[in-house]
Amino acid sequence: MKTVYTCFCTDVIHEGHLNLIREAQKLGEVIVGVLSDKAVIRYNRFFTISFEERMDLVRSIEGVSRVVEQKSIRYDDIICELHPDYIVHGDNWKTGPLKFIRDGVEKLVQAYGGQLVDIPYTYNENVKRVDDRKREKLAMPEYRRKRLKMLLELCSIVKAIEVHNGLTGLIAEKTIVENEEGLDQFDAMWISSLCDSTAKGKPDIELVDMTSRFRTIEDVMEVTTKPIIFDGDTGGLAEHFVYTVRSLERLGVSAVIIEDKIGLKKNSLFGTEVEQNQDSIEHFCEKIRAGKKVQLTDDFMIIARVESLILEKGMDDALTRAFAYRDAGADAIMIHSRKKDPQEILKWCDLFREKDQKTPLVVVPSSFNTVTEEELIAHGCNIVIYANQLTRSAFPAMQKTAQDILRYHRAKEVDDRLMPISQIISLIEEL
Ligand code: SPV
Ligand code: MG
Repeated sequence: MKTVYTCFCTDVIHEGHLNLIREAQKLGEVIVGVLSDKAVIRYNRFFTISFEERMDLVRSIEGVSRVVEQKSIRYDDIICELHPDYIVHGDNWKTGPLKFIRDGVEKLVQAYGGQLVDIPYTYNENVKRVDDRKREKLAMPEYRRKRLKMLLELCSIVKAIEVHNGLTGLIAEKTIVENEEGLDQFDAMWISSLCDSTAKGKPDIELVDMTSRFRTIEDVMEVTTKPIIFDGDTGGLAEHFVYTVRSLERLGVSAVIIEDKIGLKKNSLFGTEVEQNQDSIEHFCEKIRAGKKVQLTDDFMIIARVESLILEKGMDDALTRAFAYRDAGADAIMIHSRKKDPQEILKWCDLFREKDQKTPLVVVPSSFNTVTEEELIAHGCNIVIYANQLTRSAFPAMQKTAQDILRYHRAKEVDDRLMPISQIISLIEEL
């Protein structure tokens, strides 16, 4: 009997899947691959049930004779292993972001005389409703919140990009590029104090109040599903920080980063050019402990940010503080530097990793931007935050457009570099 292979990346079986299996059965014995958690991250697919439960779910479908794990979104390994006579898939992969996977499969099956069969993709009101519900569920606080910890388990490095409103949230959510390994996209979003303040035309000195910062989070959450890391500045008074932790947790934020400064906080990229005071180790540890004590779920992370290198207090101080904050309960450490050369940060990470191989490390390469993700992984970093690049790219573009409209007394000259309105509209989904 001929063998037929198809792959499922879902935790809900709808009529489209059943139709695919029925069509596959006409060709031979049906083997279904279930995509592993690790494989689907780059797809931004997360599930509301475990891998084992997904395997059981597929096993229970009438007409499926065998279920196997597919460990990559590319089919290379599984095809080499199974050499199926047919590969069956919905014809939605003929265009769009899945096309490169289909192209790869086509080449592979041709090589051994297999056949690729595209089944008309079932898309109707019911299927759309199932898809929408699934996405909305993933955006709910209880699912979104725990996703950062899941990503830390599954990714070699978690990539976060700055967002400060619904539109930048959509860019973080939907920007996908193809690369050698398949698809790539950001894993998480960073709600930066600098960019949240800048978007409001305010300085980054903890002036924008928490109610307003929470409003930004809500705007982003309304239109996205990816996990959020919140820039909590100094965290304020410990007596206030505990309320912030509760609110963030309830909203579905995955982590807050607080920095060990006290008094009037200025942006770290000013370094020692402005007066900034570092908190005492004891006092900052108290704040971490207070936050950890009120946290209600295991999902939420409090990340302690060490400012010693920014304030030129040296490597030893930065290490002593990092270990003290970890011992006070911090779930991860962010180490910051404003040196252009990444060596300082990388050296620090090496020294930290000599003593601690487990606690996740977070870096923000705004100044030391020559460093690659690969280098960061090699030095034990777990989260990289691209903290302000969307704001910094939008601002000069908008400024130039404003200047040119004034210069030419009309808008025609700027039109070529503008996104067509039709594209803007398609970025924003209607319910
Ligand atoms: C932010 O993005 O607000 C940060 C990172 O805190 S930095 O601006 O580098 O201090
Ligand atoms: Mg900040």
